Amino acid sequence: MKTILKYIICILVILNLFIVKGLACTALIGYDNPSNGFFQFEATSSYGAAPFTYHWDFGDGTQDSGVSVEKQYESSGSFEVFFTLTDNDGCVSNASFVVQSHVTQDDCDVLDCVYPGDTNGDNQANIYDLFPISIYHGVNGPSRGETSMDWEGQICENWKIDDIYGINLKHSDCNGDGVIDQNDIEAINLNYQNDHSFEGSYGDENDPPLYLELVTDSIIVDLLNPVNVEVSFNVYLGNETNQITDLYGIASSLEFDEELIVPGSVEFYYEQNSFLCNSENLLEVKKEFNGHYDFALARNNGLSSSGFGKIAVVNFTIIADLVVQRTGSDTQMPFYVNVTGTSGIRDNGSTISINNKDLNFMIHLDRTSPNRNLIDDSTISIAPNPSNGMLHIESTEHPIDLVKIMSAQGALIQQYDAGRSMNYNADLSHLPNGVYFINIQSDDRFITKKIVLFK
Ligand SMILES: [Ca+2]
Ligand SMILES: [Ca+2]
Repeated sequence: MKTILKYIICILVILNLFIVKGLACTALIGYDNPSNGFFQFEATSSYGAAPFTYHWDFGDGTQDSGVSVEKQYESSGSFEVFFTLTDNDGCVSNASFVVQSHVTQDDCDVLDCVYPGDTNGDNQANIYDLFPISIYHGVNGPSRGETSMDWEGQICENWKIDDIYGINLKHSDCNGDGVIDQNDIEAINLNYQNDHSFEGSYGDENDPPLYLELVTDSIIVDLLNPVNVEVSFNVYLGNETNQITDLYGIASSLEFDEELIVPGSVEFYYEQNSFLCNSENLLEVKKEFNGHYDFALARNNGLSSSGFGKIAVVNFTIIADLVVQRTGSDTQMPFYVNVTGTSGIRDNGSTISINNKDLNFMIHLDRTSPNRNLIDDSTISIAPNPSNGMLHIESTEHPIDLVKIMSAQGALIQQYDAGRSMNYNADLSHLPNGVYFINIQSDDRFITKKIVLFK
């Protein structure tokens, strides 16, 4: 008899099964460990007076209840699991057993790991990741414990809810504190990536438009004194005949001619009286990135809004010298701001088609001043670029009169008299690292080039 009992216990241990026995109530419990760190615990049968309650303490500070529960441990180690069965007559029985959890980074190949900032599970953190944060704003779930916002796979217990696309809401808790709110937006900004290969919900002429209108009257560059030009345009969504119904959030990307605008000069201001919402209820992501200005605006109170009108004003600065160089002998030059990747959402996360409309305008060159000619690019060398502080300028055709160093915003920082030399060394080692423009003048000729200082 003793031999048979030992044999049964041996079989139970091999199968990870345990008998839990109180005075009048008994349960057979077991667990399975299909992947590292992940366990399924189950009470396979119970004896006593139904209904039963089942309580599990996983030994890492977390608990759950139910006849069958899942647990994802966040670290490796031994954990003592406490199980309690209570029947309808108040009979209580307990059992404890130790499980071994093995968690490695490789587990993210098989587990649904959180990458902070990627709330919609497409492996990039960008404007569209604001939407789940706005829709599920205020929802709670298990926290990740000790965590970071670094772009690395982080193991987290599943939350009880998925979004309408089947992505678990734990991905929207970017900072891992157990609540989805505006503090999770920081991870999107920290880990921002956008390949701008937009797909999907492009609208057509029948859909409400997203369009841009210039605020600046006319854009004129003076050929003799090419000063950088500030341009403003308004961003509109919908119009009187084609309004937007049930809008909860909008994301879009404005594509500029990257060479022609001052880096970092794009400014985007939300229109506080916009039909979308007042600014207290607004969540925003804004990023100048690879020649694009990406923005997402969304509400945070679960209610959509309908209407049309101005939603933002955008300012940016055009580099006048480069316009002059690129235009050659023409009197005007076209400039484009392309609207791409626009996506509108309703409060349930479904999409609204929007018709992208680009902005085209002309930059006019004022040639009423005496003409100035460009120095042929092939006759000037500026090296090294990037520079660690010393720049060697060499001209093969025209003697150099003047060397001007300008900030990325076009402000004059320093001016050197080169004494009509064919070679000149400019020392920029006292300036901070960054992008600068160098303007070289010879008689009535000039050339402007972008340089990078990196010490
Ligand atoms: Ca994403
Ligand atoms: Ca959070």
